[in-house]
Amino acid sequence: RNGDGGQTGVVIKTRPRTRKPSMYKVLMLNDDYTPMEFVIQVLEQFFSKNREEATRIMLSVHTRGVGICGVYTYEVAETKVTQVMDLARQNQHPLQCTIEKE
Ligand code: TYC
Repeated sequence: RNGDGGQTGVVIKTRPRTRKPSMYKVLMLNDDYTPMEFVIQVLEQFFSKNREEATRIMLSVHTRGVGICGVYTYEVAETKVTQVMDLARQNQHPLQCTIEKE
């Protein structure tokens, strides 16, 4: 910022800009073993989807192989992936979840 303290005769006003954080997609991958009901519950529990939306996403992943659960800042996305993978492991399901930068 130049408040013209240096007597240049030129005053430039700049607005301090807060940078928008990079956003990250949490992706869910299809597999042949994880029960559909478990995937729906994961989408409801960790991604705040209602039953209808969770079912739509689950079926889309089932059909296309991959789908977006949500878009978050890095730390939040990472936490969601850890939560999903932990619950899947506890229940001995091979469900896979990953992060992709937008
Ligand atoms: N393909 C699984 C089944 O037929 C269901 C499933 C859907 C698994 C989505 C994983 O991310 C997934 N039981």
